Amino acid sequence: MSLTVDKFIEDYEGMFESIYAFTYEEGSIEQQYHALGRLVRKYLAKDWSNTRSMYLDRKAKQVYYFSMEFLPGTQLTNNMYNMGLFDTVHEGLEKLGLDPEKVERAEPDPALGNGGLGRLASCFMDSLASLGIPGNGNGIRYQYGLFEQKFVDGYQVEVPDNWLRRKNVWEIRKEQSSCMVRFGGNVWLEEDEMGQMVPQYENTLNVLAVPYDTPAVGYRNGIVNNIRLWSAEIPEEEESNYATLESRRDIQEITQVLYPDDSDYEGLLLRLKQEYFMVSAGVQSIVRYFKKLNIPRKHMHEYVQMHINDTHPALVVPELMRILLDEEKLSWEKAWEITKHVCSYTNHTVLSEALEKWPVDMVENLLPRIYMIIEEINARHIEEVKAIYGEQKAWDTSIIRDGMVHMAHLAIIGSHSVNGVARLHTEILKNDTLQPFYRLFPERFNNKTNGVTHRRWIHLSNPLLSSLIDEKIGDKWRVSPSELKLLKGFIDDDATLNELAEVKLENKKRFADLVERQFDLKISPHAIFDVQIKRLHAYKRQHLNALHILARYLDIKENPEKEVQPRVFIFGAKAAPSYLYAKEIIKVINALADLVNNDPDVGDKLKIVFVENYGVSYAEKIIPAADVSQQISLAGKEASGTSNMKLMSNGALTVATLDGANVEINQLVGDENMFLFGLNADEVNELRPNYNPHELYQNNKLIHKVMNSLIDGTIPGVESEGRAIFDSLVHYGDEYFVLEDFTSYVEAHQAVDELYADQKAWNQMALLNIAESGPFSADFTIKQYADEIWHVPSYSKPGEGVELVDRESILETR
Ligand code: 26Q
Repeated sequence: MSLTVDKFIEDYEGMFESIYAFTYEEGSIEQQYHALGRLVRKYLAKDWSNTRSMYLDRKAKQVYYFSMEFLPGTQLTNNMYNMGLFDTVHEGLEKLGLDPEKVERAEPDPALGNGGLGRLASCFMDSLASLGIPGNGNGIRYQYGLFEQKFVDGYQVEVPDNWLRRKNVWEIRKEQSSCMVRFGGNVWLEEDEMGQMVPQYENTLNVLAVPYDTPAVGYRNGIVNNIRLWSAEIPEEEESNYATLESRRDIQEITQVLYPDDSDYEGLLLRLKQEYFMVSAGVQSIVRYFKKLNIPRKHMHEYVQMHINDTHPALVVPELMRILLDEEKLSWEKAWEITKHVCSYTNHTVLSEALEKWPVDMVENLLPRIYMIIEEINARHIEEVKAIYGEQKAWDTSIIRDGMVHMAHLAIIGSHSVNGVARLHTEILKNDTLQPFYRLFPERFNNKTNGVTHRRWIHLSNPLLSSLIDEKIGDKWRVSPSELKLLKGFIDDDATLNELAEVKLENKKRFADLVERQFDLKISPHAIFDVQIKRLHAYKRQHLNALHILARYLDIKENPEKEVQPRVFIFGAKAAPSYLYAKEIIKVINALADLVNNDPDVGDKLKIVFVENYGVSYAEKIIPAADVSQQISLAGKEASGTSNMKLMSNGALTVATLDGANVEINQLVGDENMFLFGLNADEVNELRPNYNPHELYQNNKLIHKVMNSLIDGTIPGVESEGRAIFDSLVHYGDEYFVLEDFTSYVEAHQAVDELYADQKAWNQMALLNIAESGPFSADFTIKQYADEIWHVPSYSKPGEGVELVDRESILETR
């Protein structure tokens, strides 16, 4: 949109006064932010409404991305930038005497997700809009996001995240589009006058689902898509039934809080309520929209796609069946054909034991009609499979088994597409985790390697780097990320390499300032900044990282004269509140940080920063400052990873196992441009039966020394936590092969130090990594989902928005 600075100033002053009835100079920073957000939302409203009408007029096929999590990060800057208003607004604010960055920083960062899966959903929302694809988010408006993490004496303590305390400027409450969601009660089928079986309900708990819509602004193409988050409320007409506080709480708690990804998660009834609530409201509102198009229902799949982001929304399958059968009066066969064509499913986990399942009686009591439908889906599936493949295959793929409802089985049987999120992950799904299904439905399985939006993760978070890239190759990479490849033309250009190094140094200085302000710790920007940012999980092996740091510390103490390449280890990680082992690792790292950071013998040689309350906003500051990216999960365990992609595209060099998307990074940059270590997935499987970590502890001097220092008081205050880690590795089998991979991990880090001594070689490698990161743009990923799974076209005007060449063709050029 076109906007002059003067017009903006006038609009801003007007907006501020209309909200607060005093002038902006008197306002708090939060109020100044709020008024700006409201104004930007006003500017985008026309495009939002036009996009909606355009899709409706053209009866555009719509994709609905069902996800229990979205992690959008702050939206003001992103929206201004995608609309092309960024420079004008910044100039205007400065003229008004306001600091644009300070105003932008006042925006709360909604933590409506746990980690990778939620952030991926948000990157996808950006790419859908930027590609002009009619894509809608469908999720939950949690009143409290993921807990806020505090460290108290090095221990993680969880504090509720009341992110809605201040009003959310981006959302619009759409009461007129509310739906009713039914839980519990008794259900039976009665024959109607047409001879059809119609369900009768009694004593159900009715919950009103109220949608809040948030815009997803496309990059310079006038497209604004919709993200719909549902909130649970007491239906007005039933107010009188909810006289007691307790009964009111039962309803309100449905959308109160996001579940942390708990490792020892016991099927909690409330989580199942959340899943069905979001699914039912979403599917109802989609069917309502579809009916406006006046298209015969048998063509529904040509106009509607529902995507199931992990199994959490797998109830989409029986819920759509319920509506088609009970409300639209379709036959089972017709409803089933439509459902299978409409639904598609992405798996995000490797571990079969982590696949979601629910006790039968829980599903039956909470969702009686849905359970009947699941039973029928299962019975028909079993019958078909048994007839062709026999008893065993039917058992292996049964939805209901051992008293549990298996959500992945439901999602696969009810979908036309099942995808993994990186090549290796998809292979593991086909050959191992979901193998019986692959044998049954090979045509359904496909890979869609994850991606990240380079507009947020390079342009917005790293403006210095993006200016440098613009200067070298022009600015087309924002709409055509494969252009980043042109940077390879500068690989021998000393001036460019030095400029790249200056950009990195400046970003490191900015992050170092932040660390000093927030955590009262001085770090040298000339040290290597070595980063591991991700949820805390044993398989991700933050403890491997810690053991290597401990080895360095011991070495510095034993050899005070030795020259050491200074290094700052940066962690960001939350542990699920009930995941004791993960919390023990946090405590040990914090205690080690205390020890190392305060030891005068160490000085700048070694520092540890554990960023408290890591989230999207911290990531935006850490990633541009990173020299080293740690992607060190045990091979075969990480489905994809996405911080690996963000860090690579910001010029960090990767220390990695061949796991998840690291394999594809490796294919792009080659062994010589990253630091690989450890066993690969096949080797892990081979060694597993004979693995003996105790022997490694006995026979390897360094391992022995490092492990002992966990339990001999070297690190003060971790008697029990140090012992817990020690025992799990030395005595209890070291499930994630930490000791096995330790030696080659240490060697990889030695290679990092050696390379850093050769600044030119380092900068060349960093530049090459940026240049090869184009294929990890979520634009490519979404283009593949759109072409190969959803079969939806783009509605951008020619020449506007994102233009893409084929992803596979870039991947093949190496
Ligand atoms: C399940 C039941 C009850 C409560 C919570 C959950 C739950 C919540 C979140 C289970 C799993 C998650 C999140 C999983 C996740 O983030 N997986 C990551 O997805 C990324 C995007 O595909 C991948 O890059 C990562 O490899 C994968 O770990």
